Amino acid sequence: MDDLKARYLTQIAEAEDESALEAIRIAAVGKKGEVALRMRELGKMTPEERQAAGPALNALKDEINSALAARKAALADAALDERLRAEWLDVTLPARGRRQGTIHPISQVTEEVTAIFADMGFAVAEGPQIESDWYNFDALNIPGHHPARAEMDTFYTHRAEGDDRPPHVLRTHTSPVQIRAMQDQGAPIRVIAPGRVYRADYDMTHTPMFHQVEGMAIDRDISMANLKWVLEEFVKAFFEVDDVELRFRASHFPFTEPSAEVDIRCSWESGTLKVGEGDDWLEILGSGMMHPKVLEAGNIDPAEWQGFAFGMGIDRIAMLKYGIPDLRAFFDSDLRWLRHYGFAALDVPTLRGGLSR
Ligand code: 2U9
Repeated sequence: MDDLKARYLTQIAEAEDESALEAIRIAAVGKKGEVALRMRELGKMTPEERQAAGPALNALKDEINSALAARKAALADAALDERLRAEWLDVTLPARGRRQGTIHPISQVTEEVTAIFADMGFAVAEGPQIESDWYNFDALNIPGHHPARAEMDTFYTHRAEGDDRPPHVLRTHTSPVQIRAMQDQGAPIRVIAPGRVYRADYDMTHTPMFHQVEGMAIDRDISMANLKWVLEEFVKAFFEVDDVELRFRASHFPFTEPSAEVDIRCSWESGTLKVGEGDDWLEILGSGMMHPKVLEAGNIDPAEWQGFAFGMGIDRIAMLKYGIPDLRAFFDSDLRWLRHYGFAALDVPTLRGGLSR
């Protein structure tokens, strides 16, 4: 019996997993196991022998059972320890890696422009990027035969076979947004319309999608003088300088009359733009008084109301302000470029807190 005990206790101590333990249990203390076999032999013994062997077998059975339970618990503990070791993780690590995304310069500049004009009472208007040709052209005093339609390098959509209505276009400027704003809100009104525009043009200085911001202010007595002041305030705030000088050059746009292109005084010292000083002039936007036909297209009576409008390229003013040399890099999604020219995600531009710091 001592032999039996030593053999099973050794096997139990050496068992590597639960199934090995179960095999030992069946062989030792199972219904047909070795201990049960010996129990059956008790009947053949003399009463004296039985009195000694019976309790000894029961004690052996108990001892094997508790050794099995102890080994099972030890194996479970070891398995848990192993899992805790393998699945360890440092819950104090920050949720994001050190590399954070950045705000694209075009988003940044759009926010800056919006903050500046918001301060002067302009709301932001938005509209569809796929437009009817009426909103994109006719409403802006660009009729079907007008050369400006051809010059715009417009992207056209396709109509179904047999549908003779004019096709929709990808908007070539954000002006249709302002037509819609006039129709929706009436006069007086002050809005800017920043957003994507599309022209089939691709070279060093043109991409088929770019960004514009246009603005307009309509009231009973709005004049070019108001336009000049608003643009001066804008340029000072945007380039973060105390003084600027603007030059208005007579120009022509179908949607404004009179029209002017606006230059700012600047210098280019060793390739760096300085606004407000120097002997150079930099063209930054187009503007004018809104054409009476355009006011009419927006259901505003030109006999009662007048307004100014202006437009500029966001990509272009972003390049100028932040010294970005290549327009096409804006749309390359190059991570190194984005890290270099991008802005911190939580530095929201405000006039009070600083536009770009
Ligand atoms: C309405 C009426 C008039 C917006 C204007 C310009 C002059 C202009 C260009 C600047 C550079 C486009 O991005 S660019 O190529 N824009 O010169 N834009 S006046 O006039 C409007 C707009 C909407 C209802």
